Amino acid sequence: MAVEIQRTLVLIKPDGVQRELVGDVVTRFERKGLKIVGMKLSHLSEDVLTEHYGHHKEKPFFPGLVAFMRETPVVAVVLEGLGAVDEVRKIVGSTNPLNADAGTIRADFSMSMAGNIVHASDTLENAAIEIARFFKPDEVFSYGKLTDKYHFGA
Ligand code: 3AN
Repeated sequence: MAVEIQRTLVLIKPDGVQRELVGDVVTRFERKGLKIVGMKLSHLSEDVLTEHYGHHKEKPFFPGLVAFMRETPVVAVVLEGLGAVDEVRKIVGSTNPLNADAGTIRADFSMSMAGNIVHASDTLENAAIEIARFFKPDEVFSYGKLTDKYHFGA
């Protein structure tokens, strides 16, 4: 089946913001050829985080996760490109930075499970839900780039 153009959500978490890694993280996605179609700072509410991390609600680390995510604003980014959901997850690496493949964001910038720099949507269905959770429709843009025609990276 042909790979389709998709949109996915990334959050650069408070550890990424505190450690001044926003530029490094965004650069990795841009270099790949993904298009930024939405981007903003956002201080997340407990309600939004409880919804976002609902699958971890019963876990012992949940209160700490919510508190951590509220330490500073996060940078929310919507990325668009061919197979964007899986491509972004590959660039991000697995949840535990100690298991993540070298060259991924989590492997290269972190040794901490709680402070693993970024969140990225795991499925196309969740990407749509998460983009709608963090962005109003008029905060996500459609615009043309030369890369749309040839799909080259940097
Ligand atoms: P991913 O972010 O790779 O999709 P999830 O959804 O399982 O992984 O986990 C969401 C977030 O919860 C992780 N990014 C991490 O910050 C935190 N988390 C997951 N498991 C643990 C854990 N055992 N201890 C502390 N924090 C955790």
